[in-house]
Amino acid sequence: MKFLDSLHIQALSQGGCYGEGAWVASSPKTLESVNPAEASVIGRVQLATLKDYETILQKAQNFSQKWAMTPAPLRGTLVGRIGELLKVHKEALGSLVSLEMGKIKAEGLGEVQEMIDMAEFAVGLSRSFGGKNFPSERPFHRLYEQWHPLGIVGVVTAFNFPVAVWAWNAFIGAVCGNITLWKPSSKVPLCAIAVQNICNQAMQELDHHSVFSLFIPENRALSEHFIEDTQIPLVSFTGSTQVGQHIHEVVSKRLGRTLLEMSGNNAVIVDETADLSLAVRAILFGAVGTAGQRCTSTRRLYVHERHHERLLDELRHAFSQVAIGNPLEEGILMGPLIDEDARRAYLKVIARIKSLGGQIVFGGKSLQRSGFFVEPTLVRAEPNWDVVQEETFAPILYVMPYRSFDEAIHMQNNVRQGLSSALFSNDLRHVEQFLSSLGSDCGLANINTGTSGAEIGGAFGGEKETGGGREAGSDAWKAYMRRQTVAINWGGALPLAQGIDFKVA
Ligand code: UN1
Repeated sequence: MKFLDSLHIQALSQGGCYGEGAWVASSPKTLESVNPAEASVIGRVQLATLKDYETILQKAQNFSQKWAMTPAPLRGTLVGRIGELLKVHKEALGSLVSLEMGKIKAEGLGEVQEMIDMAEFAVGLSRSFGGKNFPSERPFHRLYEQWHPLGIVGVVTAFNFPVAVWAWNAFIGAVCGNITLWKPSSKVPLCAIAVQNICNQAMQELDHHSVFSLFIPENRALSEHFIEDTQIPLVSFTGSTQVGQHIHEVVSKRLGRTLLEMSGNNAVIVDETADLSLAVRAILFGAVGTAGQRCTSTRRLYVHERHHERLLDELRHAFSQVAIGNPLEEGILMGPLIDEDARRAYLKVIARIKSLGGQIVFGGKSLQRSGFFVEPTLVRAEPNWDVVQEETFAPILYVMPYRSFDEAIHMQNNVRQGLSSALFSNDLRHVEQFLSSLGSDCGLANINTGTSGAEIGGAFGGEKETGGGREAGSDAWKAYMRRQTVAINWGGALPLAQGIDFKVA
């Protein structure tokens, strides 16, 4: 495939570690990259040993102070250049995301666009982030706060957004003066290598060789070593709550920081005043887009009883129109799940729904073809079922009726996760209630638009088991810096705070 050449991806790809202008990989083991639409191997990637990791980390450490002392707007120039290169390679990288991850091409391209948007945001930030001045209580004193880089930021990303979530972290981290060491998901290593290759070109052009580095570990022990490493003050993690909890425990124990973006179990509420055609389109994208493998995917739908049957009908029709197939082909709306484990997890949940007496209104089967395809699935469900409470990374939508709006909000909040939420309504009171502190308990609240597809300009993240982290826009940059409160006495006397008088007679 031509686009692989333009990204410098070979059949046996570089990999292992990348740092300071060179790939290092001394493990005898390799990792297979699989095309989930065909269950076929598309490449092999070299892996890093502990020694490789240490070499790269040492290089990052050596470079760290120089980068921290590079003026922030110049740091922005590097990120801006990567943004330009991403525009040049958008088609190729978007196609690779689609090939290796299985999301449709439009979404692969969307993911690269998210990186470009992030680069532009970070460039602006590089000229605008700053600290506050405060009125000092002491005469001839200045009191203010400033922000310093943390050093090396570890970024662990998930398979479902193989490139964009790295960009949220790495671009903001870089303009804040940090070095990023990236451990991508082992399911999508070629995407990570392609991004690293793009960064390498920009780093070489601008002579900043170690700002972005990558490592693909040969085993679990090395991943564990990475999160235990006290040279990494911040670990940003995207993935399951279970793994995130472990990372949080390990990093907190050494008093490091974590930035966590974990499971979502996102609901849409459709009230009696909602525009149903708008709701159907948003719910379809939320539930079926990325084959239900976004952390923002719509998994639960609470519909006012007046519209319940009609909406179910319209959704059944919409689900039946979804073209499933090769995600690189035009007209396809849903690609495969990421792997055989994901397909098995889907089938297990379908069996559980049946054992609970649930009615599958549409879908419920795995497709008999090579590749990990399943049907988009619509279920009449009960709010308290265990499967409704859990996040299954698959296109399964649980639909439930409600009577009172209070009940709908209660059900939407009554899960362990708290990432995204949406209300379809034209009732001002419902909208305001949903957005009040009595309303949605999620990090993202949407009105008349769906749970997935957030813009980068706002802070992204959620509460409860989602982990509490905020990434991308707004002031999420603060997580990548340490705050220093500064007091300067520019007078000739030494007045003490709180009016304390302290002198020898
Ligand atoms: C994720 O699924 O981990 O809001 C991130 C969205 C995307 C990001 C999802 N912008 O759906």
